[in-house]
Formats: sequence, C-alpha cells, structure tokens
Amino acid sequence: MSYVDEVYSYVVEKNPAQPEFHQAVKEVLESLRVVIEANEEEYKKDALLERLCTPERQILFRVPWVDDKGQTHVNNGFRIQFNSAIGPYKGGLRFHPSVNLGIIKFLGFEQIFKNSLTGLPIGGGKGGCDFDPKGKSDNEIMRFCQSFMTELYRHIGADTDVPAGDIGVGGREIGYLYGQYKRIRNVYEGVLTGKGLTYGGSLARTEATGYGLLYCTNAMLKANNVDIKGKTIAVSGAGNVAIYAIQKAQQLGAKPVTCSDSTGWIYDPEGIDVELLREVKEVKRARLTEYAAKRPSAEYHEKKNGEHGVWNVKVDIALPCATQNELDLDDAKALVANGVIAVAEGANMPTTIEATQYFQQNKVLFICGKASNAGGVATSALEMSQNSERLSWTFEEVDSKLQGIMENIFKNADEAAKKYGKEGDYVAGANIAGFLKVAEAMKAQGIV
Ligand code: NDP
Ligand code: 2IT
Repeated sequence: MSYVDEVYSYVVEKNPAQPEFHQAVKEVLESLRVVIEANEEEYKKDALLERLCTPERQILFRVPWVDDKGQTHVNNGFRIQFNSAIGPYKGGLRFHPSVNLGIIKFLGFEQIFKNSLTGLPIGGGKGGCDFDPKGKSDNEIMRFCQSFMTELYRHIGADTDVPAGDIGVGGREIGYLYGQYKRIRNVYEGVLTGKGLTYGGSLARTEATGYGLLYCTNAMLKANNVDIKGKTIAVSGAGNVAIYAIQKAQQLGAKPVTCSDSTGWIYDPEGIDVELLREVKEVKRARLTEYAAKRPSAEYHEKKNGEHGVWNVKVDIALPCATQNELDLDDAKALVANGVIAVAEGANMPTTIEATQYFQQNKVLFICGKASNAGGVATSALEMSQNSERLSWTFEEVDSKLQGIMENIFKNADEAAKKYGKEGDYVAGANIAGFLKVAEAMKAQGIV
C-alpha cells in the first residue's frame, strides 16, 4: 500500500463516523500523491502526513444558556487547533444545528492549506457550536455568545488562535463574543477578526470572501481567454459570501440570476437586486419569500426533497456559496448539459468529489474553495496586521491588497499544477502549493 493510501486508512480508522473529515482528507491526499510519492521515504519516516491529519489540539466544551422564557439549554462547543506550523491558528466559528466534531475537523483541515495559500502567516483552525441562531432574540444570541466565550477565552489570544465568522456568525455575534473576551481578559487585542469598524475591524472584511471569489474566478477566466462580461451566473446561498459575490460579479459586468437559502431559492432573470437581498437577509434576517414579494421579475421556488434547485438553471458560471456537499453529481450533470464554462467554490467543500471529477472530465474550469474563498481569511489576516500596528487602512487599500492576494493564489495554483504535470487541474495545484509551505515549516520545526 502506498503511503498516501496508508494514511487515508489511518484517518478513517482513527476518526470514525466523520464522513466530511474523511472526504476533505481524501481530496487533499489524492492531489498530493505526485508530491508525496517523490518524497515518500522522508515524509513517512517523519510521519508527516499522520501529523498533518491529526489536530494539534481539540477542545470540546459545554455551552449552557438561558432563553427569554427562563428555560436552560445546553449546546456543544468546539475549537479545533489544527496546525500552527506557519502562524497562530486562524479560522472561523460556525453556529448551525448540523455542527459536529467531524464537520469542524474538515473545516479546520481545509483551513491549513487555504491559509498557507494566502501567503500570510496564519495557521489552520476552526470552531463552532450546534446552536441554531434562527428565531432567537438579540438577547438570547448575546447570552449564548457570552457563555460560549466564557469557556473559549482561555484557549485563544491574538498570537495563539484568532477566530472569526462563518455560517451563522456575523458582525452581531463577533461583537458579543469580543465584548465578553475583553471583559474576562481585560485586554484590548485583535483576538477575533470580522470586528465592527468602531472597535478594530477592517474595512472590506465584510465584502472580502465574496469579492475575493470573483477576483479569483476572473483570474481563472482570463487565463483561459474568457471574458466575464455578460456571463450569467448561478449563485447558491444568500449569506455573507453569496451577497458580496453577487455584488462584485455585477461590478465586473456579469449577471447573477439565482440565490438560495435553506428553505427555497430565487430565479431572477433580470439579475438579482443585491440591495433588496441585503435588506431582506442582512437587516431583516427574513426568508427569500420576502425578496420575491418585492421583486416582480423573481420566481420563488420552495426546496423539495433535499433538491438544490439553482443548479438546474442554464448559466455560464456556477458559484456555490452556501454549505458543504450542496452540489452533487446530478447537479454537475445538469450544469454541464446546460453548457457551464466555470465553477468556483465560495463555500467550503460545496462540491462532492464525484461532481468535481465530472466537471474536470468535461473540461469545465474548476477551482476549489481553499483557493477561491481564501479572500475572507486573507482579509482577516490584514485585520490582524492593522490591529498590531494600531492603524486602519482605507477600503481601497485593503481591497487592492485582497485583489493582489487572490490573483497570486490563482497564479500559484496554476503554476504548481503545471509543475507537477497536472495543467489546468487547479484543485491539485492549490492543494500542492498550500501543502508545500506547511510541510517545509513542519520539517524545519522538528517532530512536534
Ligand atoms: P451565512 O450564515 O452568512 O450564510 C449561509 C447561507 O447558506 C445562508 O443563506 C443559509 O441559509 C445557507 N445555508 C447554510 N447552511 C445550509 C444548509 N445546511 N442547507 C442549505 N442552505 C444552507 O454564512 P457565510 O456566507 O459566511 O458562509 C457560506 C459558506 O462560505 C460556508 O461554507 C462557509 O464555511 C464559507 N466561507 C465563509 C467565509 C466567510 O468569511 N464568511 C470565508 C470562506 C468560506 P439560511 O439563510 O436559511 O440560513
Ligand atoms: O472558511 C473561512 O475561511 C472563514 N470562515 C473565514 C475565516 C477567518 O478567519 O476569517
């Protein structure tokens, strides 16, 4: 058995019932095969891959909180400090009822390579809770965030581990988490990113993941002589990533015609009205039915039987921006049959392995989230820099750095793919480029 296969079996055996984690490891190890095989003896002796696939630290904790009626609830909190070879652990917090250890580990594992690709000094981590923020009052959200931080604070710090947002964690939650951290620790430090602009946040962090996705997508299209202007786009999701992906796509002259949330999806042939979408989702925290009610050109479709909806619309480009495994083989077949040219992941691991392979076999330009959604964490690292120097940069300054970082990520993934004989396979290129830096740092630091 080759070392890659041995390590994959080891991961499956040691981490039972964590299918998303197995999937993320499989995808990375498969694309690293060429690099590993060239250095097999050395990597194996150092158990480099076993170390890479085993979190440095896993923190599991109880989060009790009291609702507005006086009822106590208990949720499960997680923080996975996966790899600190190239910098302090960095990665978001997800609050969603589906959260479990395997999901947080898949996200933390991917974060290692993504963060490496940004070129900035940040290690990989992720956290979250199986708490459902939907339907909760602001006071309930505040009490929950305070309880979550009352345990988490002892494990994090501006030079140790710097969480941020992810699904279900936006500006409101980061504010409550930050307030409680500061109260307990009595230090005013950049321990979280995605902070509000009045207390140490960075301009353009809110927009960064969606904008970065489009900068990366555009770089991939340009390298393949495709002009984004006039292209129709299917976007899934209606949260932070989806909204600013839609906004930047429009600024670049493309036309996003769909978005979705957990209960339904919109087809708007005139193009999504992004200001209306922001009002419905960011301000009112309402369903997409409210968008449809105010927009005569929009069709609203209820989601039935777990179907994904938006991928059946005929478009040139698909940008999955909601959640893991939301684009499967059937969806990929529908997109290819409708002539899709490019797919770029805004979410983390939204495309199943079979769907990814189908796109690649059918010559669809495809780039994975570790590269294409890295703009969020990259801008978080820029927020850390600003906090350290106690200065704030302008929107234009941050946005232009973000654009440069995303173009560089695409270039590095493209070049690594070519160097290892996989031209045009941007998944392999991204994984290889991300891995090499981390592997070198781990080797230099000895067996730790
Ligand atoms: P938000 O919570 O802002 O939005 C998530 C969106 O996806 C919502 O529209 C939500 O629907 C929908 N969604 C979430 N879970 C499911 C589900 N299980 N089934 C169907 N729809 C779902 O999160 P973000 O936009 O921040 O995150 C979206 C994706 O992007 C995630 O994969 C995240 O890990 C990834 N990401 C986020 C970054 C960031 O900076 N925020 C950076 C890089 C990646 P509803 O409104 O009904 O809840
Ligand atoms: O998946 C991700 O990269 C994020 N949720 C952003 C992490 C961060 O630290 O900004």
